[in-house]
Amino acid sequence: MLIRTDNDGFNHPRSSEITPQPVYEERRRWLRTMAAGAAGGTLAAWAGRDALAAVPRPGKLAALAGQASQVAGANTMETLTPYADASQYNNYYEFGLDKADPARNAHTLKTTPWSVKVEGLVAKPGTFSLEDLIKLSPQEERIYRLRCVEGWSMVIPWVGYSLAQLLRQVQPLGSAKYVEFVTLADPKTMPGLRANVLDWPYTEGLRLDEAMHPLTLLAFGMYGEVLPAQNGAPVRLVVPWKYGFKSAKSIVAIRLTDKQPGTAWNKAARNEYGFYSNVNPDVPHPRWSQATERRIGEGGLFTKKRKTLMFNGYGEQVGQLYAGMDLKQQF
Ligand SMILES: Nc1nc2c(c(=O)[nH]1)N[C@H]1C(S)=C(S)[C@@H](COP(=O)(O)O)O[C@H]1N2
Ligand SMILES: [Mo]
Repeated sequence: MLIRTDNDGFNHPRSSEITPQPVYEERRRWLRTMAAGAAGGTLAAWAGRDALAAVPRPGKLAALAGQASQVAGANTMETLTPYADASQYNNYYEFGLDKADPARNAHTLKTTPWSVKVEGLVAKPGTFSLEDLIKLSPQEERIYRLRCVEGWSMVIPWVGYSLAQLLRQVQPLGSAKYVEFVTLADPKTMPGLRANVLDWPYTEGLRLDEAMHPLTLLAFGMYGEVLPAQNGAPVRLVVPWKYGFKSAKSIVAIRLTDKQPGTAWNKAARNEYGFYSNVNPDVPHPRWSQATERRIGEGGLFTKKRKTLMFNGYGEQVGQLYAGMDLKQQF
């Protein structure tokens, strides 16, 4: 394992680049006024994001980095999203609904001790401590696009290894067809649980072949450091060809099943969020188009949107998983 310094080639913000409080307070007010008038709610939240630019980074203490991944498709050459955006513009409803809430509130998340139960239709079920999980396979760095169903995207260098490594270890039975991911639901540390927006705990699911695909990442870090709480510490999933909500944060259990598991967003709105939720510009969300996206950190509010790519650009690697399926029906 390699310890990274600040001169690691990534665009980390240095303390000298962090805007002093009064200046960004002023800019924030201005941007909010602008956005509210010109563009509306979601953009207002995005414009206000740099108000949190001084949030400390947890990773300085425990660097976590890996070799660049050899997995096909695992390293997009696109410009990385600045760390300040990736760590302060988040969806993590257990810590609030606003994009700025997780960075503000997730410091209460207690990540030690942490273990992940792997159970269900496997020959060798077990409980893995975080330390054992991290040791299970060499860490790789993978630069993935993450595309949220809300219409924004980021490019983040994640650190972890293919979930398949863990699944092989527990030996799925022939009857296993799906994998369910259960995340932490702790009312003492997660203020968002008081709101009944989702059926807690937040759960997600993949078909077994999707879960075994080498691009499906079990992530422990980002930008060469441990995951900040708001990004799903200490261990999360990253499934780059699916909408962001499939990438469950702060996982406590992984269950292999023979039936398609329920998922948090599918339970909340069945006709809006399907089980598959593959990024697909041709299948609109019932309330908005999914054909374009705004790359967070790229330009300002009026920067042209990008065209969203089928399977978020990972079609060459994952398209075969869906051969013969009607992706408009099974969205
Ligand atoms: N437990 C949990 N996991 C979650 C969410 C959540 O609210 N709770 N939000 C999802 C959504 S909608 C997105 S877009 C991604 C965001 O990940 P990021 O904050 O690291 O960008 O996390 C996903 N994982
Ligand atoms: Mo999302």
